[in-house]
Amino acid sequence: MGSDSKKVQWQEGDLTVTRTCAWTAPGCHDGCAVLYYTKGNELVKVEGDPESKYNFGRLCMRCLSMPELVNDPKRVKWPMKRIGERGENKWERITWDQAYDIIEEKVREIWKDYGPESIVTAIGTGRNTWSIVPKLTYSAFKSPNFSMGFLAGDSCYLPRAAAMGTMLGDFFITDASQMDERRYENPEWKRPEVVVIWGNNPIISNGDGFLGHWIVDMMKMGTKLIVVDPHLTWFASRADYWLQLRPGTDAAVGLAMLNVIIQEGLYDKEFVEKWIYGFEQLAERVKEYPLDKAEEITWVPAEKIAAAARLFAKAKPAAIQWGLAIDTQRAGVSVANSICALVAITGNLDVPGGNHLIRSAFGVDRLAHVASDWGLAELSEEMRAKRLGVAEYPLLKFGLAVTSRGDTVLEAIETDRPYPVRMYWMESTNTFVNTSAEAPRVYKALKKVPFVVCVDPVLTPSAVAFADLVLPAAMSVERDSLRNWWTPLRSISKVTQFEDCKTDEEIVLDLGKRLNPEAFPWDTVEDMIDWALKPAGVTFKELEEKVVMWPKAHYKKYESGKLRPDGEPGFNTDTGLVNLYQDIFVEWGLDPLPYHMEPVYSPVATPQLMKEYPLVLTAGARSWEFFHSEHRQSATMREFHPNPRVTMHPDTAAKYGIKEGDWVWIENNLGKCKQVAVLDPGWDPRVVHGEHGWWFPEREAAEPTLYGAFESNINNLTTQCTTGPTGYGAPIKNTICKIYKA
Ligand SMILES: Nc1nc2c(c(=O)[nH]1)N[C@H]1C(S)=C(S)[C@@H](COP(=O)(O)OP(=O)(O)OC[C@H]3O[C@@H](n4cnc5c(=O)[nH]c(N)nc54)[C@H](O)[C@@H]3O)O[C@H]1N2
Ligand SMILES: Nc1nc2c(c(=O)[nH]1)N[C@H]1C(S)=C(S)[C@@H](COP(=O)(O)OP(=O)(O)OC[C@H]3O[C@@H](n4cnc5c(=O)[nH]c(N)nc54)[C@H](O)[C@@H]3O)O[C@H]1N2
Ligand code: SF4
Ligand SMILES: [Mo]
Repeated sequence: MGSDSKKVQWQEGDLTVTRTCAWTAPGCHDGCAVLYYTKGNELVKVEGDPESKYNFGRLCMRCLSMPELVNDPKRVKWPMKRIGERGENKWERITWDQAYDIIEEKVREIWKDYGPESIVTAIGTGRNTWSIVPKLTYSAFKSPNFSMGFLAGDSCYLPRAAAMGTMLGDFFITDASQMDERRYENPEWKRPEVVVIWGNNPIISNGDGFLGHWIVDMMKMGTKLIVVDPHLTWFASRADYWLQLRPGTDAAVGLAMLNVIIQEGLYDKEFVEKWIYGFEQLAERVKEYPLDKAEEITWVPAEKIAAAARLFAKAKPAAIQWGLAIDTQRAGVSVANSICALVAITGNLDVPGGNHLIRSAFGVDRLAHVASDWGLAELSEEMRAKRLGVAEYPLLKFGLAVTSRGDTVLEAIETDRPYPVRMYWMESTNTFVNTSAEAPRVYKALKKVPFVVCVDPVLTPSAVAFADLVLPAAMSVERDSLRNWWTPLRSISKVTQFEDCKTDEEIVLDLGKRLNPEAFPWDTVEDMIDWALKPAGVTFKELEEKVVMWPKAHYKKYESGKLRPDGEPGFNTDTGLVNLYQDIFVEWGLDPLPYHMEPVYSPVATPQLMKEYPLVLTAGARSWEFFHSEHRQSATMREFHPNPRVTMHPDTAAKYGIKEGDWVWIENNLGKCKQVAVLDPGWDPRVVHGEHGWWFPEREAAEPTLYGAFESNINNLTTQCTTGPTGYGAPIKNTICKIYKA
């Protein structure tokens, strides 16, 4: 292996080895410690850093096969200007200065004729664009409209973030001792006796800064599992209790578990007494969810819900590791509220081995992840109030990560109300192919926007369909930056350069200096990184030498006054307590307590439609090979996973005359798409699963083919603008369909 923990770079034969951290592109929610092997300007191989206390040398197939994507000759190599009609795929190479001139002219024109709010920016998930593009939006474009694309109901982490924001005042994360360099040897840490994995498959997805293999580590030490998932996942197959629920009924499971725990007195009375606001009201509410009713709603046997609730409540400590399926429901915020309540009343908040209240290591949250407010303070109150969605949905102001509401942006484009959208900036999102629901609707809308820019390493179907300008984004190995989605603080070191590509960091600085130089006082990207690192007391060069900096773990911060700006004990909420009952929701006309809400289309909500579309459809569970719509151009990944897969119980397949490997139409009242059948007894026979993010880079780029982006697109069947009352959470994993052989 030849690694040496004292060195950050060394030579092995004709290969240079660099120790650093991987992070986007290709995308991932994590940033594992890697060794990059380069030969001159070429990335040859990637290995996990065996010295790392983060991933302990392990890597997924996506990092291992990174050279294939990085060295792909089909990448966007230089700025390109559209010369044909939109969708014709005809481009002219231009220089960066020419591209910036065009952008600057358009922005100044829009400022003058329409106002900055007519510029909307869009990103996708978990990349460092989450920090950079807000700065571009607020400081350079002077617009309040930074969005997570058209992601329906902003249904990725934002419902959970909003729930944590008003209930807890902070984010929580399962404590696998990732806050301490000694990791499992930290004497203060305790191994959770039980981890509940809820709507999450962390061994594949490693979502939200949590590496799934940490759970595997803890299982090896004896941790038991409860899994809440409609599918028999790898974790579910190893769980003490697997609650196989009907998709979109998580709140009913959570409320029934709370009911058992409260009725049987299994909660932490001292914690409830001291730190909780609204326990009595919640206790009243959960009485509306007795076990038999919960079974009827969720399809999970009553005795299983009760047994799981007891195991969880009696385990000390226990943690809940949650995921995307919490958010992808109309009542996403309510589901998150009930899960936060479960963690809080069992005394598992911020205790070792429980759900840790976490902030960015050393307070570094610029150029890192999650904080989406870089530059926001520069906008006037009046301009901020123009953020699309905030007027109707005040919870959007309170989330710990705030964006313009994707559904409201869509409606603004369609109707020109409350004002027209004149420019759309996509930097790390493949809009209608993957990010948004109701793909045909989003496609039609975006065609209407007069000026569209796409910043991406890849010429995506979205770039071909809409872009007037395409800017070539550098990938992870070509970037100098930092990584801090939660901890530890890591450096990202550039080891190669691909053609004329620039990093997202370079692009924001270049454009910022042109459009609003006072807000971009840095001469170079390195100056900007040094500024971002100030709270940690290191420069970029110093961090690169260390590679990683670990903070120290602090538990029960609500006792020591570490959570509130006034330094008083308590939580960073209006009451200083954990709000199980939310006064502010009453003010906003929302239900202050959690509740179950049926999906828009379901056996209960639309029984008449079930005659035609008799199956429940969930979609988009992550696969090993792909990060959303990425990696489809990789021969390795396509060898493992050549086509989109619709997965179903063998009895379901038999009922509809489908055999393993058949191409199958999945269809409902909104649309249809085609995927290949895979039979899997780990699904309920009433439920099928379709994959998201599919396009075919090997096919014709120009319209109407558009790389086949509509053919297998599961988001032909899902809906925009059907969120619940908070504005957050949309039914992108719980609708209905029929299936038949294609
Ligand atoms: N390899 C890979 N990793 C990724 C991504 C990727 O595309 N590829 N995407 C990243 C992103 S943006 C995110 S948000 C995370 C998401 O990662 P996860 O949170 O793990 O989300 P999913 O894999 O979509 O779904 C998790 C589980 O939810 C189950 N599920 C489906 N419907 C329901 C339901 O209604 N209720 C419950 N309780 N469970 C349900 C599915 O069967 C699945 O096992 O992954 C991140 N990591
Ligand atoms: N039905 C269904 N639909 C879903 C989901 C689901 O579970 N089911 N999941 C939803 C969720 S949770 C999310 S978060 C969205 C995710 O959606 P997105 O995050 O928007 O993912 P992609 O659509 O793949 O677009 C990402 C694009 O960014 C480019 N890229 C990658 N890294 C970088 C970078 O560092 N810089 C730049 N400039 N570009 C980069 C990639 O090449 C790719 O073209 O999808 C959503 N769509
Ligand atoms: S979780 Fe997997 S893909 Fe993501 S950085 Fe780590 S090894 Fe790479
Ligand atoms: Mo996501």
